[in-house]
Amino acid sequence: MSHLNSENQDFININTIDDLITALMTEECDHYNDIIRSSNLPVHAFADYCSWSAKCYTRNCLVENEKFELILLCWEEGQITPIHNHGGEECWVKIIDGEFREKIYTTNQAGQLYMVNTINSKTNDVTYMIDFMGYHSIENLSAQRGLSLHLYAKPIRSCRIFDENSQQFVNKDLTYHTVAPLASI
Ligand code: CSS
Ligand code: FE2
Repeated sequence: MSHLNSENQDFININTIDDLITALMTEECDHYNDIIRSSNLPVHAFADYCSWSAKCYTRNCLVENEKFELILLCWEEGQITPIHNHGGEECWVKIIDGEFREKIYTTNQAGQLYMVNTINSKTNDVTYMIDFMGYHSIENLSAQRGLSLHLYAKPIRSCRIFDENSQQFVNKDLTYHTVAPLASI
């Protein structure tokens, strides 16, 4: 089955995680932006994949293959990422539940980090990042738990994160808190 609507090139009828995975596996990555934006995924569809930690937001792998990685991030109130890049890969963040704030940073010629943009997003919004746009951090703004779905193409094994203590970027290997059965697809 093709998800492509020939009239407007929108992807239609992506209403389940399975539909989304099928579209991502079937289509070329230049369609990923349309696919993730036009998918409509209810929060309850993710219930089986959530895990929570008071220490840090959790990274829960739904699928990982050589083309892409689909991860559910589960956020307690106020949790925030370090400022980071994306290891040379493309990054889409779709909010599944809640309200988040993205801060985008770049470095000046002296190598100093400064903030260039702030974007607030809510359920169903999608944001995009890639290394030439700079670095970002994402924070759960809502006074409750939040969920976000992250599509990386290709998968990100490691990235650079800004270490607030040393005021320098350091390498960080990325790991999962949980791996779903879907990950073996
Ligand atoms: N890159 C972060 C989330 S913000 S896109 C991560 O995958 O942990
Ligand atoms: Fe990120």
